[in-house]
Amino acid sequence: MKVVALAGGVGGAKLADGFALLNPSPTLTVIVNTGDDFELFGLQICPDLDTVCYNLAGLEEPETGWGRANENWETFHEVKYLGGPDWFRLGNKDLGTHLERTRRLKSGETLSQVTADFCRIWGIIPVIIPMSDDPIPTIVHTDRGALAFQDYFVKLRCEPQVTGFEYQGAEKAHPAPGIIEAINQADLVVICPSNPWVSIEPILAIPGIRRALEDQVVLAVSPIIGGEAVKGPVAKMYRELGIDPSAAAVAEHYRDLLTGFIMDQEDLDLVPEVEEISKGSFKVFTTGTWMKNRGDRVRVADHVLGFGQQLLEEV
Ligand code: FO1
Repeated sequence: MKVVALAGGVGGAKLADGFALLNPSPTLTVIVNTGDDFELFGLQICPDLDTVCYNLAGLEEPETGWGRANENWETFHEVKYLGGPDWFRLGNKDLGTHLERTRRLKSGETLSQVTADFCRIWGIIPVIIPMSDDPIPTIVHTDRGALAFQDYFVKLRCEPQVTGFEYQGAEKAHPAPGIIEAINQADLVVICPSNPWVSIEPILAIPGIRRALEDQVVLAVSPIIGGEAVKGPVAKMYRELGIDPSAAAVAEHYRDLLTGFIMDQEDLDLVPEVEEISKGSFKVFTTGTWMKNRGDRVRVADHVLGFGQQLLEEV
């Protein structure tokens, strides 16, 4: 089955890794959010892209899910000692990625070319594509003003109250090469359990991507279980935007795109509410969606593909 996964941070990376472990082949394409990319020390940092790549390469730090395992923090501590910025932790191995990526970008390669080459070197078989080679920084509008994404997320620990989001420059941006073709050729598109506002919406904001998805079988997996985020500020964001955070809110969010929606079995009582949102336009599935270890990733990926197969047999 040809699968396209849309992914953002750690939740998306885990499910994408589950698909890759289940069937390590180039029939899987992962389209990754780059709205949280930013520059630090003159280096181009692409946190979601690196999180997905490190997870699929088995190189990720297991505690946080982002950054590299067995890091050396000597450079970070030296920078801190010299009075430099220490709000964003960069380990030495991770720094190597940013140094070499920045060098190649400056020499004229595109982000998608550099990513493809890094993936080859890291032995990643599925195709990983950044959503665009154009910068589309996510701006978080808050009670403390408009904030660059990593300032909101890491520096201010998601404390400001969110009032809205902006995907700057999205309307003039282009999907990276291969994205529209991969979506058109896919049997199934999976929206991973990533933050809808800051991981998936930036991808959908790029002209052509949402339109291509409209013709496809699309399954989304809820990143909210029992009214709380598996990880990160998604529930807080919904609350601050005046929406009750739940799997039903996620289903409502993606309603127009969905052929199927997967939520955790813990949310079984929400099935009637989600079916009311669907009004027959998409099918609702429940299963265990927590991914605490690599075995969970494979199990959840297997269930998602099983539901996808059911949908494909019905359309
Ligand atoms: N998140 C943090 O909360 N603190 C950090 O210091 C931090 C460093 C970091 C370095 C490299 C990387 O790829 C990711 C990093 N993240 C850090 C995670 C990242 O900011 C967010 O998880 C994503 O941008 C949101 O998906």
